[in-house]
Amino acid sequence: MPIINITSQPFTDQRPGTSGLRKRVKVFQQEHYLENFVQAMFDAIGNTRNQTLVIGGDGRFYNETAIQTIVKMAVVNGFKRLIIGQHGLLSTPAASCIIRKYQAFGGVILSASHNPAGPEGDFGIKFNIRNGGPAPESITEAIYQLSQKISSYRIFECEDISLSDIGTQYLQDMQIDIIDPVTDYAEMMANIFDFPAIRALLCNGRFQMRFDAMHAITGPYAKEILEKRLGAEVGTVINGIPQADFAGGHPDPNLTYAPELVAELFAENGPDFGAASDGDGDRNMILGHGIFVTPSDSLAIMAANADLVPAYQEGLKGIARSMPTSQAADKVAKSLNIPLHETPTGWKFFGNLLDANLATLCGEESFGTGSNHIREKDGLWAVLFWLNILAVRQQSVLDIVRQHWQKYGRNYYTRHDYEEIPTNKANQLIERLQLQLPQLPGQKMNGYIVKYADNFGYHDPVDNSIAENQGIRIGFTDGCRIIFRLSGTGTQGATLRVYIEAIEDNPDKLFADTQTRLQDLIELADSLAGIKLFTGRNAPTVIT
Ligand code: VG1
Ligand code: CO
Repeated sequence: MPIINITSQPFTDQRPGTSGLRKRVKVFQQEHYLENFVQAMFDAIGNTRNQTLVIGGDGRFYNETAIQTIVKMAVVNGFKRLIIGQHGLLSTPAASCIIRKYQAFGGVILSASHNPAGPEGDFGIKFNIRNGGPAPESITEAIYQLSQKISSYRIFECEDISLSDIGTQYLQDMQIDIIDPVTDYAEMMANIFDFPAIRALLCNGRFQMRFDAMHAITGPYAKEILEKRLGAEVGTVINGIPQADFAGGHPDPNLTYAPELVAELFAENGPDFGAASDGDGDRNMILGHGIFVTPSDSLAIMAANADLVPAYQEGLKGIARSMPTSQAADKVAKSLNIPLHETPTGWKFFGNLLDANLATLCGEESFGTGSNHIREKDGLWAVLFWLNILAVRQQSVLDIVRQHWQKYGRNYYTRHDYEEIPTNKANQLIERLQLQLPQLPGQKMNGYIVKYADNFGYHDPVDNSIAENQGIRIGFTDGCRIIFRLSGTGTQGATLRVYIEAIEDNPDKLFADTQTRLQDLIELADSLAGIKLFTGRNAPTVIT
């Protein structure tokens, strides 16, 4: 067959971050850039011969172009079968579902999640392993090392395949199945949740819901599941047609980037329930009439109510949360008498815990929640989980959250992001903090006494791997925390994330405004790290 061997040279910037390799589209468009990474990926995972590979992406600009290249490289690398979402589309959770369902060897997901898309925007690629989850660091590091030594790659020279017709086609001996991107995922959801109860809620003539797909991948999934299968009014899903540039938006479901949805939910006669998902469908934002549920609280409330959901009725094996996620879920784990695992940021760290049945629910403060049903965080799953709770409890979101706080106390929580700051300044800030750490324990600051100050390291209990330098954390004797880390998903400069948490058990103080309640810790964070000084900014870019 017309295989061509193309000489190439390494690009120095191909180390995957928190979730794969993310770069400007223009970087990916450089000659050999994508091909080098794909070849390094196939070489790093080894034994690609006769295997099945799932391919799909969030539909952003360059998605189909990249898929055509990957297909032509996959055939040379000996894959036996490819399963590809129609038009190259698969949400990240659907890709994870399909890898598992068809027992594929792994999957390639094309996405830069919520990062803006289009010719001037971002693109991304990551490899998921057989369990459906993101490749662990041992593999991503091996990909990077190989990318630094690459001297050539091999590709099949042929016409593009059709991504639009559902069915089977062949490229040489390799079978290519173009599948409907939604069906398998929708079926899985129907097996997890109490669909009849949710349907009764959505069709009771009173309950109003709004789901904002933010012009990204979840539109078709949400329409099929919420409107078609569960009977929600047509129009419940807004911005439901995926666009290659996400309509110029920033599909990050939070208070900053989904302002219309938030305004609607806070309006006088607003809907009872609102939700949004991100570019690739793995994140979720949960809103009730007059309330935003922080992702950390959402995880805790889901865990506390898991017995209302058919798939989790038998109980949870454990809860896992990323280190910066608030400790609200810890209290639920304690009361359920199950373990709580604290991992570094990034979904890849949950995979082993889920595989070993040490955790059932997982969550991150960054609007990510998921469970052992797949190995990615899952936006629509979280929305359905909440609908299931609402259907059974017949209470408002506000009442459910308030009752939760009354029972467990409230973890006031916020994250302040300083985006696109100069990388050297960001590194200096972290280095200076790191130097201060040994002196901090025992010190009294603004009335808070430092209990511990370290750079978080994680020992994976399943494969004994170690991940160091996962974020600077300063914990106080009353349980409050301030955490600093640099983002591993940005594509321009550095992003500093500051996470702030205070614990409130006083029943009279549960309903204060978050930023006001945390003001003294926010100031303390600035005086500890010199945020204004190093970033040159007076205020964060995004507050969640
Ligand atoms: C961010 C979040 C992290 C999440 C990751 C990927 O990483 O903090 O919790 O797992 O994005 O999510 P970072 O390194 O920028 O803080 V997604 O929906 O962008 O794939
Ligand atoms: Co995402």
